Amino acid sequence: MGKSYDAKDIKVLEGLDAVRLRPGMYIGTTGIKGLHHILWEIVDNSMDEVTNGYGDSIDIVLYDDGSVSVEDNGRGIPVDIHPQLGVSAVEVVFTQLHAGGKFDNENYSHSGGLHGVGASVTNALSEWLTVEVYKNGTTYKMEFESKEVGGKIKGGVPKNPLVDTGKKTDKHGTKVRFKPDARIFESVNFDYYTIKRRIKELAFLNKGAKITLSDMRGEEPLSCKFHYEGGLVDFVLDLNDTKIPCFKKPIFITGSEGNIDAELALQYTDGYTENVFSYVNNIPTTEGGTHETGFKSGLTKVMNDVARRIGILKDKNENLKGDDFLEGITAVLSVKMQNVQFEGQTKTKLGNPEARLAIEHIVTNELGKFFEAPSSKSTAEAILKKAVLAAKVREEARKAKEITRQKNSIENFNLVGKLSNCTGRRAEDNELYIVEGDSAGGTCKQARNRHYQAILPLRGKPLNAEKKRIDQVLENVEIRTIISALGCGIGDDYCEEDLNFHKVIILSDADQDGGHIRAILLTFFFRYMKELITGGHVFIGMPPLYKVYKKDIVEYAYNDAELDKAKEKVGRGFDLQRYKGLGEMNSEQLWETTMDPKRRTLIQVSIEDAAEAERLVSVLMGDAIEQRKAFIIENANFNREDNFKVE
Ligand code: TTJ
Repeated sequence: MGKSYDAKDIKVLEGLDAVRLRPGMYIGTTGIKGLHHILWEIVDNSMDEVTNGYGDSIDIVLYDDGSVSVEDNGRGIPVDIHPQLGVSAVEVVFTQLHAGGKFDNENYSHSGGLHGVGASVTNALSEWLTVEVYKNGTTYKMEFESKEVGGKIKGGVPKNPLVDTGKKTDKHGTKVRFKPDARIFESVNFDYYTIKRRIKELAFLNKGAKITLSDMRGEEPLSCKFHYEGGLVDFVLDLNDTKIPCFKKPIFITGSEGNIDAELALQYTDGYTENVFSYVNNIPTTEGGTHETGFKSGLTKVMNDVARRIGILKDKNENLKGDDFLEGITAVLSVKMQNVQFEGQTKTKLGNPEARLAIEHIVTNELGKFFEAPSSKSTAEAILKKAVLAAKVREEARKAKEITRQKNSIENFNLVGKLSNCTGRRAEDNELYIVEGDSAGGTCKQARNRHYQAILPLRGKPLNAEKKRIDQVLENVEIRTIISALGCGIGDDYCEEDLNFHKVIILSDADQDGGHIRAILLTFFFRYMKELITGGHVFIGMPPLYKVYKKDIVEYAYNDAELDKAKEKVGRGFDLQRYKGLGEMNSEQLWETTMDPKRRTLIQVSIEDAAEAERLVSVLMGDAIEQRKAFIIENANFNREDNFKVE
């Protein structure tokens, strides 16, 4: 079989060459994210089979040799010969770009391997891949490998055609095992917790699916299993785990319009933040999009109708606004549709215009039906009570904001009394250092170049913006001072032209408290001044962790790796000082290490980091405050070298 087999596959393998040549085009990056992407390509295929009602379990195993396997108990990839291509369907799936696992489109109405590039991409980027199909009482097998051909490495080359091994089995399903190619990926180390988080999410999104993960790599094997019969309802209950709900059972609706299917679960809590999480074909749409818009307008419409019917709104009253129904909401919207178009800064926003009306109609009809039932009356009342209150607060907040704005122009000096402003008037050149603590603030003031560097010391901890209503956030003096100093307004009022400082530098200690203050400030900017982050104006300042010195030779180190280098440079007999806080440096040292643009290190905060951190924190980790704190500190760890973005 060998030779002739290879020959007729040349054309097909050219497709896979393209994948190896430019992996980024197919999987985004060859970093840790890309590594997991090629696993999700495989898992998606199994998930498709399960969602279509064939099989109910997916098992993922991580092995010592760096490989991973995915097994489902579906029908198994077809083993017969593809009429046009003359090879088995299994082979087509793993060697043709975009073939995915989709053969009969009737069964796969939401085709397009949810992440979209197909299993052949995984094959192309693997050192080896084997597939076993269990059906007809027997085990079929096919193997692929990467190998050198004419001085070039080819990926996904079949070692043989699909064969019936003769190994009898009652099982039915598909098992794929592959080893990511270390010549392609920067890291080939799968992360147990990343996979665990994602399969938990997949189990919520696909009710009934039983998904397991076993990690056989360490001394102690790790494993977990997820299975939710309640699907999105269980998801919402999990999200609200640490919160107080306004009614006991989350509302669940489902419906279809044309080729678009939707499921929605929602519940309100006594909190004030909006927690709407949406998905398209199991992919999180963090930036929202047309489906979310449709959901929100449907919700607003239905709730206003109900309010009039039960007399909470009278003829003379105005309708409640969309935002009034979002305070304290926890909702998960899952949409399945074809030809998905993603847009937005992080390509996580659904752009398909047809999804807006379809989802609006589904929500209007199904949620409308839900509230027609007499048993839903108390739920309706609970939601409407909250919305009416939200409308009142909205009105008051508008006034408060108005007042803050007027105050700002008149009493600007009063409110920003703590600000040591710079003398220069060119905002593009100016820098605002937000410094933890009065004493460090004092040192910064002495250290700075007063022409373009302004210092704002924070006395207490600023308020955690995420937990509070906007009017409460605006009452916090530390936050108000920051808003006034920046001058650019917040929320819808944000105006880049009014921004007084084009660099906003957060300077806090390298300890837990410092990490927390930094996280709170970032959350505030993320929620209320997103454009400040997207505009590239927010930075983390990096004070050194160590000083290595001998007489007048001084070296500073910003991490442990640098410490070793510094010790070498200074040589034998050095003294070592570890800085616990900014306060331990004098002004000269602070200038040299942290504030002098020629010598300092700044890390620019990106919206992707902020968005991903926010999603992980709020979606996947619940709302427990201690957990949140620890998580933010770990994951927004700007001390790690791989996060470095030097100015
Ligand atoms: C397609 O329609 C006919 C019956 O089989 C359907 C199918 O392809 N099912 C299927 C594919 N189940 N599982 C897969 C699959 C599993 C893994 C782990 C990897 C891949 C690429 C596909």
